Amino acid sequence: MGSPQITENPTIAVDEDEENGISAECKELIHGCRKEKGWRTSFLYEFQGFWCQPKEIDAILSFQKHYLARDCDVILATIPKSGTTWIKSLTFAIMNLPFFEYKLYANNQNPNLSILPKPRIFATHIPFGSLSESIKSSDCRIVYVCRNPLDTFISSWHYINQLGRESRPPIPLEEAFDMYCKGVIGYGPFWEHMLGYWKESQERPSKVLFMTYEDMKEDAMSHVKMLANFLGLPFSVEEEKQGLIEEIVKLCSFKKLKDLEVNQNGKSIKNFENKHLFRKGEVGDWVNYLSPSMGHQLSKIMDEKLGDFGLKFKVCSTVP
Ligand code: PAP
Repeated sequence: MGSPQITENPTIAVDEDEENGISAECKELIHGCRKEKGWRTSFLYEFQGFWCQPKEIDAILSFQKHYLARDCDVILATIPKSGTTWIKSLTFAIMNLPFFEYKLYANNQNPNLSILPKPRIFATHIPFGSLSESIKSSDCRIVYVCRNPLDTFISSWHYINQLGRESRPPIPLEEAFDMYCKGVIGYGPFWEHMLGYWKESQERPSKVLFMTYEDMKEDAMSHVKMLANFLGLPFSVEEEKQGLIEEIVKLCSFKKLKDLEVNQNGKSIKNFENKHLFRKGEVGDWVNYLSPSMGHQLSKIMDEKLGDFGLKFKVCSTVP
């Protein structure tokens, strides 16, 4: 059905005046919230236990009030810079990629494409605890992707600095790192975000599929297969034989997506260029930026916060 494109990115809502245009309800609410200096915006507010910008809080309030999940919905959840773009493309490809010649028009069929079934796909960075109740109580499925915090931090730091490079000085690495370690990052603390979905995936594996960026990098094919099974759209033996899984992996590869015109020159929303979503796409790039002691510090936090729950990451490309 065509190449996956980036259509929107909720991470970035670039605004000069952060409170401009938000609802009275949200304004009142944030004035009662704890706040910290933000990475990109003046402040992040602690809302329902996670750090967030006013515009995002306003949107989440509205989402919590109005969104009604359908059983066939699929929610793709991530904390920013953990593989959102990748999982969006893969899921889109699995759910929307019937081949004209092998499927739709095979055997002389003439399908009415306007009535294609609607498993709706949505993406979000909202922590599990703040998803709307209907998501939790319906049979809709959630795919959660997370990435080792060391690389996620470096990816976020580069991204934030790229984004604001014309309007403000870069945020020093050390300053951003301290904030990240304290949990102060959009939708953070990262450990709460991960654990919310991790625990749910352990309790309800048919509801939440939990995958890591590193595992996907290591073996994308088996993860695409796993994803398709989870979505209730398993590949047939013929499709596997025809190499469909490999095709999807290639179609959504870092290089392929990066080279798309829309991702080289396109913008999703105001001031936001898609090209910044494709930097290196590697595991272990953090070693090129963090000192050994910073690496230890963050690894210790990961151990302390996540270790007891059995959540561990590959943090280096050379570690098997
Ligand atoms: P978002 O949450 O703001 O949408 P997200 O897509 O999660 O961002 O993160 C971008 C990271 O994913 C980038 O990592 P890097 O800074 O370490 O390079 C980007 O390169 C990586 N990425 C994007 N697309 C792919 C892909 N198809 N395969 C692997 N990594 C990818």
